Amino acid sequence: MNSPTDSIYASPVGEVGAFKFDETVAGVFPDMIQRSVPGYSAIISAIGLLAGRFARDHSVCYDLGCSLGAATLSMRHQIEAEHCRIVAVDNSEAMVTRFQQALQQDQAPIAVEVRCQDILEVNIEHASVVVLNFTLQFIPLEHRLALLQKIYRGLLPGGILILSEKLKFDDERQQELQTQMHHAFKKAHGYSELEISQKRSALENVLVPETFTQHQNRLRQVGFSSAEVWFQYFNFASIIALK
Ligand code: GEK
Repeated sequence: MNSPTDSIYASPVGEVGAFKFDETVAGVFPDMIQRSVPGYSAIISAIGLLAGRFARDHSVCYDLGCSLGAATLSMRHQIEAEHCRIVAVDNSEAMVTRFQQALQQDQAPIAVEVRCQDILEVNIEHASVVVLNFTLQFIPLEHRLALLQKIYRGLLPGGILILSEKLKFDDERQQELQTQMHHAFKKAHGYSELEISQKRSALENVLVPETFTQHQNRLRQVGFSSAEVWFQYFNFASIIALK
């Protein structure tokens, strides 16, 4: 995707406000996420492959917190199941509007419904695949359990949840190292120290990471029979949870 360069935090911002998924962010999002999330492209293509394997006939695949729909499009081009459709949800109007426009240029037989809605209010029914690709981390901690319970209940037996998250670590040295390596990744992709530190302030209390153990325990608590990391690049990981 050819996307304008993210320079949102390139100049000093007097007081850095809380990060929002507004029009400015939506306009540079593909560039921002590529240069900020190690392994993002690999995860997007694997989501397509996993959907190809897990999508069932007459079922629904959900992309929760879809942004510009990268995971949806990846799934759309791999699913071969009959009468399977994708429901993509995001509560940022700017993201949803841009995704709907992009979708008009994309041809594939799988129907896609894009909704501007809070994922906490979406009904999950008859799901064979649910994707939370770097979305749960933005949901207030107190709502995470109920959201995962709802997803588990809405999944068909044998269904899959793909949960990608920024992780934190209990061990202090590990936390420090992984954070520094993430910043090194961003620097290597052209972000300045100022951009990295201002973005970090903007995400404080907005993106709240948990440890892998916290995720795994919660996934087991809601009923998933197993939850394992299938991909990790520094403090960014993707988990497969199986019903
Ligand atoms: C991708 N999955 O490219 N309801 C709906 N959407 C929400 C909510 C909510 N309560 N909270 C946050 N969002 C995408 C990338 S980005 C990750 C996901 C990132 C949305 C928010 O508007 C944003 O579009 C998305 O979750 C998170 O595969 O920017 O690090």
